[in-house]
Amino acid sequence: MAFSKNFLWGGAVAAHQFEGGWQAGGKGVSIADVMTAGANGVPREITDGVIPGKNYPNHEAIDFYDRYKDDVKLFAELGLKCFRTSIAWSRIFPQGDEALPNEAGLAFYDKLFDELLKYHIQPVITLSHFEMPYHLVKAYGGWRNRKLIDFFTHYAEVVFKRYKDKVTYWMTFNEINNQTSGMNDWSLFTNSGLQIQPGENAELLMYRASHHELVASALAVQIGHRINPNFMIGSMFSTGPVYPASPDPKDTMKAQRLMQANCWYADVQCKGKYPAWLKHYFAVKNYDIGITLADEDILKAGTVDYIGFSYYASHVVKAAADEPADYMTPGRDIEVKNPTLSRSDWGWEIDPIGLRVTLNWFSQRFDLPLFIVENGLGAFDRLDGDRIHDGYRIDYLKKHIEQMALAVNEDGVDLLGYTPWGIIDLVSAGTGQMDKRYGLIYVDKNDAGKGSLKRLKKDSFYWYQNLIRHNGNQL
Ligand code: P53
Repeated sequence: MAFSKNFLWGGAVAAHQFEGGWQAGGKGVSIADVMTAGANGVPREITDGVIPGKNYPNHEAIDFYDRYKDDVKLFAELGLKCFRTSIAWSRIFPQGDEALPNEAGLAFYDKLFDELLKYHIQPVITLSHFEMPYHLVKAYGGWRNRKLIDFFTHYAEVVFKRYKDKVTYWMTFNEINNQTSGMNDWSLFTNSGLQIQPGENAELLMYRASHHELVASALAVQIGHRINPNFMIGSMFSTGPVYPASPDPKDTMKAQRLMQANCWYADVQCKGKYPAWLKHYFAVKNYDIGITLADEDILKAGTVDYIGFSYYASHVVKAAADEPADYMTPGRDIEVKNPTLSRSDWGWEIDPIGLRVTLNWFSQRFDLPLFIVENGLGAFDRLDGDRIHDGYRIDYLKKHIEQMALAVNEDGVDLLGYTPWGIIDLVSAGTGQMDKRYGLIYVDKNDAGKGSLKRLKKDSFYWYQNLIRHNGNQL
């Protein structure tokens, strides 16, 4: 059994969750900058602008902006072949709608990419990871507005041109499908900068915003390929199998419809067209999404080169007693605990085989290379002197990598790489916490924002270092 020589072992983060420097180098306010810290089970508050006295954990995050040289050195010591991060859109276009980019923001990513390349670490870059300029929300209503397509493609073109010789792997929108699977205030805001006003139809606006993003993504793919034909431009979905709770066929129908609803973006980004069931749903609901013939051509011509995805957990569902005929009504899903699995401290079900299921599902359906760009365990870590014995994290990663190896070696899945999430401790996207830790590198900072920001290598650091050294052949 073997991973290819070029297999991209890496680590993943997102700009807003670790850079800090929220106003450094002319950066504008992003949507992540107006979200307060929540807690386990307590949602983050989305404030109307930045309000003095509130705790906004992304403002400082782990201060990578100032410490990037030392941190990249640690990534090199770890042996990473690639490093997935995002470009903070608001560093490049502070407001989002300017004609000219902010040179200081562009220069920061030049320095970062050069530092990575110095150690032969390939940057893998997401263009939009929950951090659009906040001005685009206030002035345009976020992605409900078609004008966002122009702002985004302009931004994409600027960074594609600037970094065309430094970056090969790109992704357009992080976890673009959260907004359909979740459809809560958090996912509508982080995906699309959508704030629903009383009397508005959240579902309709969500589909419209999604359509605009999909057109923008397809245009970006075409622009990118013109700038550098070697670019690999991918999609990015949040994934996880949905299992039926029982052999009752209604539960299977429910599970299947949820998978379709979670993954319809993949149909559009990989096949270049909307799936039949969803077009039918729009018609039945009388939803005017504004899909033009020109849009359809753009979607066809802008399919992705690979599928990037995050994988954390699986789900079990049961059809409601009064399940509607379309199996679609939100809120009717009945999630059931999987009795065969254990859960993280945040209740996420730990299902390594589910990763193999997911790899097979995407590989068979779309026949494209896959890239696992997030996977990991959010857990409390305890300091023991200056060591962190995170055997639970090693166990999690090991079991997932084992299943990934089976998918490659037994099932013939074409897999480009694996970048575990939060390779260094960072701010949680969902809760804004620091103490929900994913890192192999510990950062001394807690939920209250206190700590020296000192970095420490966890046991998992040494374990992953050894794994990469042996190209995954020694788990
Ligand atoms: P956190 C679920 C909920 C929130 C964000 O999540 C999620 C998911 C997973 O589908 O998405 C990704 O920090 C996201 C990252 C995020 C990571 O999962 O809430 O792409 O930005 O940090 C982990 O524990």
